[in-house]
Amino acid sequence: MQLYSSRHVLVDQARIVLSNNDLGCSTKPAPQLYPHQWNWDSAFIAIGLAHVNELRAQTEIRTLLKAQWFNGMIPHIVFNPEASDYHPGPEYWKTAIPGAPSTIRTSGITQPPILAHAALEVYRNSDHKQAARLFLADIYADLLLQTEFLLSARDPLQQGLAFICHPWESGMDNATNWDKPLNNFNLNFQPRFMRRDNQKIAGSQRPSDDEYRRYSYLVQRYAMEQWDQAKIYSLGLFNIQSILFNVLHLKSMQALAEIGRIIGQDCHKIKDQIAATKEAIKTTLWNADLGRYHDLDLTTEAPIISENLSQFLPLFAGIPKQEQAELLITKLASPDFWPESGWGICSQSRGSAKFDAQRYWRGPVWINMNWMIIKGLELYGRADLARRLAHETLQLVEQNGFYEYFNPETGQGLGSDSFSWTAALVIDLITSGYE
Ligand code: 9WN
Repeated sequence: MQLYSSRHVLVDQARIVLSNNDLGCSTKPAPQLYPHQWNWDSAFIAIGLAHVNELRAQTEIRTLLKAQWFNGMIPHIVFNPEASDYHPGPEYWKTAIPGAPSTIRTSGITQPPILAHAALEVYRNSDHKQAARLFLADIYADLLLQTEFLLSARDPLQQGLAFICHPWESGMDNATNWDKPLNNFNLNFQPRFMRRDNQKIAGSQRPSDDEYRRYSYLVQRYAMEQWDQAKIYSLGLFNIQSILFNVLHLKSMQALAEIGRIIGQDCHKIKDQIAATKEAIKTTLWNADLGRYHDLDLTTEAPIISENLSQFLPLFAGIPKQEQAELLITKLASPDFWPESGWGICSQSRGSAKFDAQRYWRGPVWINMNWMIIKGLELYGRADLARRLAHETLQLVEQNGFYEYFNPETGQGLGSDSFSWTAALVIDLITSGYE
């Protein structure tokens, strides 16, 4: 990589973060807090690695795919056998069952499906297109199988939308969106759980004990069903059609169609599905009176109207019409979501009573969210705002470090330092020409 940007020091620092977190064939999200491989983290990491070591970026994706379940599900965690200091670990998940990979231990749920998009980005940024095409050809069937899993097991009513069954599948674990659905089911037993996260990070920056109790209950309850997808659905405990998850599902299907074209596969079926999912997001997850997107609780059929930033993410997959996009962008650019302090987008509106500047997905700025919004703004012709947000994102990291998330008012780094996707996406922004 030839880089003449004035930000080359930041790129060098980001490369060090990634190399310190390198486990060989995968990258841990953070040195102590997250010692295993995580699904959507690895996708973002591969996008950054593609600029510095494209073969290593491919390996990151291949390693994750090796942990794919027979039904197509790509697990949210692939456990590192050398690490034990994370709860819940492999024993808790009880995933040593038929249908799960036999030699690799994983969790029993998935995460936002951005992997096919990451694979396409790795190809697009490759200097060795022929080898990169072979990489795409090698992983195409696995990516397709993952999509088919989301289109069948996770869309039992064939509505064009995939549901998630656990807040951890949303990637935004304790977002205010899940407050109601997470309290809509009774605990038939008290799950045992232990907080290792709070031993490493201040409790005020992490989910509450009550949330952990419910996260743990769902894991134990689903494990009792041996992770049978139809049973998980029919339990109806936490079946949510999340905006973010479906936006990334669509984005990955769009990428898959493009990958199919590059490697010469017939993609007409996936193209039909792209149209169906796009339409479903535009109708089922859109409230015309409020002029906004929302999640939907599949069990109660109730829309979930939360002032969380996921309502803007349809921009990333080019879903809204231009006039709807203008509405979203006006709200996004208001100080409630984009404070004048200049550190990017809050995960929860500052105007909402639930805003908490320090607590995880309930207010802080996240670099992957800024990054997706930057890409969305580019798509809708708002290069001015994309440039401003990218600049603020790079300033934030340069001045405060490669943290997991940041206080939107002060810029203070929160959660873990040396966070891999922060580093990877900083590399991607800078090599894309942002300053
Ligand atoms: C549970 C690894 C992951 C991210 C998630 C983030 C956090 C885990 C945790 O860390 O979740 O999956 O232990 O809190 O919420 O988005 O993938 O970085």
